[in-house]
Amino acid sequence: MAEIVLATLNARYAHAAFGLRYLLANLEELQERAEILEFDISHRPLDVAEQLLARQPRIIGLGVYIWNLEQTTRLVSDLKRIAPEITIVLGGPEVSYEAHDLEITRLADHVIAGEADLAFRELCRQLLSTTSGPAPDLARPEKFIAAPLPQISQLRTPYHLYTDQDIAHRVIYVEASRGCPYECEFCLSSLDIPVRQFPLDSFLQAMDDLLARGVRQFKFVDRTFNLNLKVSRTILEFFLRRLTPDLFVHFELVPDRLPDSLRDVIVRFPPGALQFEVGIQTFNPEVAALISRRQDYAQTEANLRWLRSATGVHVHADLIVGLPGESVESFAAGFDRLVELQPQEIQVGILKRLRGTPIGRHDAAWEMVYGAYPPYEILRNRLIDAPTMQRLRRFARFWDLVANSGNFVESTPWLWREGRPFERFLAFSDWLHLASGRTNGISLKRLAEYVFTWLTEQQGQPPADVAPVILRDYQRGGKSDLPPFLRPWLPSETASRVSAAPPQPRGARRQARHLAEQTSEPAAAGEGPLPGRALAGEFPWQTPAERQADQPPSGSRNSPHRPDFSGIDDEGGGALKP
Ligand code: B12
Ligand code: SF4
Repeated sequence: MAEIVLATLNARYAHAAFGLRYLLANLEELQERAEILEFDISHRPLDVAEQLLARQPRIIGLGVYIWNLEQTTRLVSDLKRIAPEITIVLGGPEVSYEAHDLEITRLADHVIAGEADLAFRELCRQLLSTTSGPAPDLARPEKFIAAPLPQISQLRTPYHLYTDQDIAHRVIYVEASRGCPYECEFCLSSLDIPVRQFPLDSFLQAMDDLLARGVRQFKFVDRTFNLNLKVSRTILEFFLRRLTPDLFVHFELVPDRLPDSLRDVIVRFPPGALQFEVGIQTFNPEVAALISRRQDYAQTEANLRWLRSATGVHVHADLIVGLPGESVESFAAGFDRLVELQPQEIQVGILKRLRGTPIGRHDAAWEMVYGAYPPYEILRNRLIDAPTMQRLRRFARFWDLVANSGNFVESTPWLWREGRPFERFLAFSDWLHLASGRTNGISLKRLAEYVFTWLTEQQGQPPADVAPVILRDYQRGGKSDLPPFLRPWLPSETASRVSAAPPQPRGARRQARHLAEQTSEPAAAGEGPLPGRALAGEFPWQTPAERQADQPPSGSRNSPHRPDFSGIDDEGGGALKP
């Protein structure tokens, strides 16, 4: 039993609800009367309702995000029909802006916009203080509540609320700061202007505690990790001092700000220990100006080159398709430029009009048309018609499957041996769509066969040259069999020598594959390290197959409703930081 139940539907099981943990950590005297229940978007709303109601709560607080709006709307509807006396409180980014026109806010009792770490506690106190019958009108809280920006120093951090199961099976999110000083118009964080730093000493103490409990993969959700260089350096040095072979730390940062004071530390990390997600979004300065994105391109290029040549950082760089003023040609030029800089992964995100973001001011001038439902992706604009946008969407998807997955690190550059990366990969993407008739659910072996067929039958590359490259890629992922379509093109001794793949280097799985490429035999074509990857706002180091394998442990608190992950497709480009 719990009087207050905090719940949400995460994007997948592996993603913990960090925000809910903040709410619980700050409930003070109400904390022992509260509980968190986590689900994911593959759970059926009625099953979720059943579990929530079993706690017999008086208040249910639900975290609403772009990925769960639809399911949570149905959940609230079911809850209100079954138990209308329970107070439903909503919060989260998807109900923090333009919330009045949503069905879910009509159904709920209260909606708290913004950082509700403290505001939720206040509301619960008010609601629970009325023990019987409805509160008198004067005491009744407003339906829509704008949470005052909490003083960071007043917040209790929630790291102790990560359970051992979370630590064993989930992404551990941490944050050293909130807010972003930049104003990129497509991004929700552009509205969180004041940057606020958590007290560093206690933050690092909490990280130490997590390390002691066995956490080895940390994901910082700070919007821009390298703003305060002194703090960034201290945090990096902290992890450097605690380096273990399995340590992996992910940061999001602006790419034009890597002074020597940071470079000195970064360079001391071994390959695969750090992952940087860097937003480029567009290489077209006019487009960047239109969307109020400040970026020094010369510095960005210099820093990316340095990261790739002098460090072992795994670089995940973001580009966006569909920005106002960005034609296909302009996007292609930016993509090719980024490929040349050789980040291990390029995330091709499709522009979204997130609730509250000012990107909508371009709608008329650039004829921007977005989907009306989450994730509100651009359907067409003045420069890119709807069919072309679909082609680019598939491009993003296939780029993710082939290049970013790390499953084809040697073969991918073969795809543009005869031309420019964007133009050649788009041709491959168009063909692959026609040949396979799908953009998901393609097995690794089948995909390898498609890549082989495209390169040999469609592009005229000699099969005997391509086959060993494909085989090495295929085996790098841990496969030990010889795909039949390669057999005729491999020397007989290779075919009989096929054995278990070599052990993987350090780091998370998909990064490890990219890393393996750098340390394995040189590619037959003599090309450099593979650039690029993209993923649909997903745990970026997993392939679709790995995502399917990403299941809650048996006996976990959700296990009676173990979701069927096989149907999940996080298709569509996009980022943590879009
Ligand atoms: C982790 C994360 C993810 C994870 C999912 C996490 C999960 N639990 O399932 C992954 C990587 C899958 C992901 C994907 C995407 N994400 Co994301 N993601 C984040 C990120 C980096 C961290 C979230 C977090 O923990 N924040 C820290 C906590 C403390 O803040 P919070 O979650 O907002 O919680 C506070 C309030 O919202 C509120 N609150 C939260 N829950 C509740 C509940 C109640 C009852 C109340 C009262 C209040 C309340 O109080 C909390 C404390 O202050 C944020 C950016 C950021 N730094 O916040 C983006 C963010 C949430 N993502 C965003 C977007 C756009 C996406 C994608 C669409 C990106 C894309 N592909 O283009 C995808 C969608 C995925 C899909 N399958 O559809 C947007 C939000 C859009 C929206 N309206 O929901 C954000 C804000 C990024 C941005 N700046 O634009 N994401
Ligand atoms: S895209 Fe990045 S830099 Fe721009 S506002 Fe969002 S978080 Fe800040």
